[in-house]
Amino acid sequence: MTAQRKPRIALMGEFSAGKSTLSNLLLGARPLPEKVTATRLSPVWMSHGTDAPYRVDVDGSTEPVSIDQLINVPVHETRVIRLFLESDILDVCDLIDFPGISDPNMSSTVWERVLTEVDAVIWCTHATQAWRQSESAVWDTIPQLVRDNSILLITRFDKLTTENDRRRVLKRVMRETKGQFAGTFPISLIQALQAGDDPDKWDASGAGPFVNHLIDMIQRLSELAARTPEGLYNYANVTQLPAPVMAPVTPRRVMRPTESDQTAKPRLPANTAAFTDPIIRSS
Ligand SMILES: Nc1nc2c(ncn2[C@@H]2O[C@H](COP(=O)(O)OP(=O)(O)O)[C@@H](O)[C@H]2O)c(=O)[nH]1
Ligand SMILES: [Mg+2]
Repeated sequence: MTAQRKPRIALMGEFSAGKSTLSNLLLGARPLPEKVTATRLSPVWMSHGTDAPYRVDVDGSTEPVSIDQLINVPVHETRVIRLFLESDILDVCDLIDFPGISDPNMSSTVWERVLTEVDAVIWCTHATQAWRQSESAVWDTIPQLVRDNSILLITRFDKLTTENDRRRVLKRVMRETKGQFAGTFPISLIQALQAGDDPDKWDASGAGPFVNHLIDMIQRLSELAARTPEGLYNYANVTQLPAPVMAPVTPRRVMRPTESDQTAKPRLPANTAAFTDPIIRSS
């Protein structure tokens, strides 16, 4: 029988596209200081819990690390940094914050060796230079099963100042990535972070539809991830996966029965009412 595990969602994109900002938004917390996320880090794999952080060496050995000293972790000798947090979203999935894909100072092997372990990707593309050739080239290598469960976020949408620009960028990106993502959402991560309890600001940031889609995606991924200890990256399509052995375990604290039936949806959790309210009403 395969071990039960949570879906692993990678946050990918170019340097400065908003990956770490997105992880702060989803976690409802800022686990790493700005000076740490601004530097070039190995992939940071976040799971639920209270364990102390550690690094996994490329040879498989592990070593404790302190948050303040992550800057000094040797990037090329480190497979992954493991971080444990009690954020609600980590009840239902693991998040892996990847380094920028085309960083001239970092070999792509630094993140490629972790890529095989992922189930899905949230790809952040910078609105003012969205979906560059370098991004498209990496995405071309991603198996269809992962693509079918992945989201494209057009970040920094607030930087596009005219309605015409916004429409043009969205249209072009949608055309160039047709059939390659399960969903595409324009978003201002900064505005979403600043929305606080204000549902209008939350919706205006573009976060609403993205988060609703993400919840459905995590639900679907939980079922697929329960069928294999390996990342979905290792399978070309769903028919290659081992058959389901048992119903996937969804942690009880995120179960919420609906009125019409007894099925439950994961509730994407955050510290603001704006984050959860629209979701609760729609379920
Ligand atoms: N205006 C604006 N700034 C953003 C947005 N998303 C991220 N940023 C800023 O862009 C910078 C790089 O973001 P970061 O999350 O560190 O990018 P990463 O390299 O992909 O992890 C930070 O200063 C963020 O505050 C956005 O949607 N709008
Ligand atoms: Mg980052």
